[in-house]
Amino acid sequence: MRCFYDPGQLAHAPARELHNGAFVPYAEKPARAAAIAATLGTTELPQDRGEVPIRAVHDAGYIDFLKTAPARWAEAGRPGDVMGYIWPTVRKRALKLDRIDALAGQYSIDASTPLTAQTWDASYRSVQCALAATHAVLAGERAAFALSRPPGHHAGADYLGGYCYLNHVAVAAQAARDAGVKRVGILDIDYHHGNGTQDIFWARGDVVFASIHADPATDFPFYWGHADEIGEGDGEGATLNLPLPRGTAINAFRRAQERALAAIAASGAEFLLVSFGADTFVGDPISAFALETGDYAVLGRDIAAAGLPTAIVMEGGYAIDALGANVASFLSGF
Ligand code: SP5
Ligand code: ZN
Repeated sequence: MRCFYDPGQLAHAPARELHNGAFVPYAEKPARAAAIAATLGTTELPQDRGEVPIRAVHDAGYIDFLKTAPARWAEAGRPGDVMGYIWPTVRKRALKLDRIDALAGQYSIDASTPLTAQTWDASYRSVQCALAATHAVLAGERAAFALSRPPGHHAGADYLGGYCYLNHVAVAAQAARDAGVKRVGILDIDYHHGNGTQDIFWARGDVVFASIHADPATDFPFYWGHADEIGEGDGEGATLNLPLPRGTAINAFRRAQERALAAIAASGAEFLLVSFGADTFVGDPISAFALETGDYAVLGRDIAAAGLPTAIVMEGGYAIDALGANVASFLSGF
């Protein structure tokens, strides 16, 4: 399988995140990508398709914020990475504020996703990997893999969060639409709900989103991913959420994935994007499902059996010692 990876992504390396009231080492480490790349062996650099496909999904003001906020933060004399600390929870009106502190809150959903001077570049390269995998499949590959890092599925059109800044799978889905695919299915099997992807396609029927994840009653991102969220307007019925309890192992996960794949097939999707997280692994340090390394091959096989051209985009997975093996197992299913 063709695998796309850009080592430039490694430069994004926030030191700490706010967790349970203390600053702790950042879980989304560059070593994650290095471990996956080492296991894959041969990877290709993606072609540079520029910012146009990113701007087809993300808000112009938000993109400007990602590029400029780290320098503005440093100019303001702040010692650490950009992190919001006040949020416009009461959205009474769209204020055009320019203070960097206000923008940091406006363009984020959490305080555990630091924005550094290297973040835009690493995220841009991650998007290019997702686009390269998508275009490889559109050109006839059965499946392709994007080693994108940082991850992407928590990022919305105009917000960062959950270690994510640009939504790679959403940019890829839009690119597939723009290349003529009539309906795109997105299967999200990261441990966490893909709130950003859901938000971006919430009111659209041309991109169908199905997600299996830890119940947001107990797990991040809490405010999205509940079973009664099904989309709105043209998108009503094009969002499927299958929350599962902590402790879920392969059998229940596999049944949920069959439901998600059946919904995507029933929608008439012609192209499949997979947001793949390996944080469903039993040994993941921040998650609580119980999948084993060999289980990922089963999931990969089941997805391949659905028969759709498939581009796989990397999301979470924080058990670095097992991460390469878990990704390789998943891809072996294809
Ligand atoms: C893409 C993805 O998997 N994002 C997950 C974001 C979860 N963030 C909130 C969980 C906080 C856990 N922090 C533990 C840090 C240990 N060093
Ligand atoms: Zn995750």
